[in-house]
Amino acid sequence: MAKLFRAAIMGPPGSGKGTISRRIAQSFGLQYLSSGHYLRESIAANTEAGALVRTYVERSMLVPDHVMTRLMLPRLEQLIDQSWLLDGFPRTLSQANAMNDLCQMDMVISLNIPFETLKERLSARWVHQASGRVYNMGFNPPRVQGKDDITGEPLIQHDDDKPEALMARLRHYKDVAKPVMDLYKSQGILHSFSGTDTDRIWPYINSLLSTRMHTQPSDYVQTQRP
Ligand code: G5P
Ligand code: MG
Repeated sequence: MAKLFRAAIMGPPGSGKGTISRRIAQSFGLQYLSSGHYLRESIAANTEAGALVRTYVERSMLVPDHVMTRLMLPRLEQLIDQSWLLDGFPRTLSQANAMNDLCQMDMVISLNIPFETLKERLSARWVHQASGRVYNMGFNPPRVQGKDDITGEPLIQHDDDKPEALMARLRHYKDVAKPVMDLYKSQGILHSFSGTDTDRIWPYINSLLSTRMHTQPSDYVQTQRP
């Protein structure tokens, strides 16, 4: 019987989760689910739930666990017969326990990036709000300054990338992530990668996933490219 492959990517704000996730999703045909993207989508929808989410995201605070699990778990339930990659969820021990009740993951990738590098990156980050496409004015600039490559629509900068918000996010991340990483370490599925450049880290992640997924390619269910 074909096997599913389920993974998550963890790391502080700006560590490259989104950038690496897109590469993984494209290279290995996994469904990609980003908690930050779904939260921003719910804010943009102007619903009551979106208004509540906004109050947390704008202050760079973690959205409460029950809101997050209600947002993410039904999406995972819909992908019951598919392979996927989660970006930004689970982020707390309570979220990780809720996930464990639903399904067991095969791999968790943790990105360990120096603080100075994170600060530099996030201050240069611009996004296309509707799609969540991320640009960096130094690393991967848009073809036309200030415009999304695909739609030509204007790019924006998140409020939570401003310096004061950023410091709080980084401090908080460490405290909250530690027990989650300990859990996945104890399950033997945590793989950590350290460095300052995504392009240098990527070959190691690529190689790990290739080994895992291509040893017996027909064993894994892959999804069409997003
Ligand atoms: P998000 O959207 O999950 P964060 O804060 O975890 O946001 P973020 O900011 O999206 O993480 P990232 O995805 O880790 O960062 O990194 P990225 O976007 O790929 O890269 C950052 C920048 O660096 C980009 O501009 C990229 O181009 C550039 N870059 C990448 N690699 C390199 C490199 O090698 N060199 C250079 N020079 N640049 C590079 O969550 C947002 C908010 O939602 C809530 C929280 O409030 C959170 O603050 N939230 C949750 N709350 C509770 N529980 C959850 N599970 C939640 N998930 C989200
Ligand atoms: Mg991201």
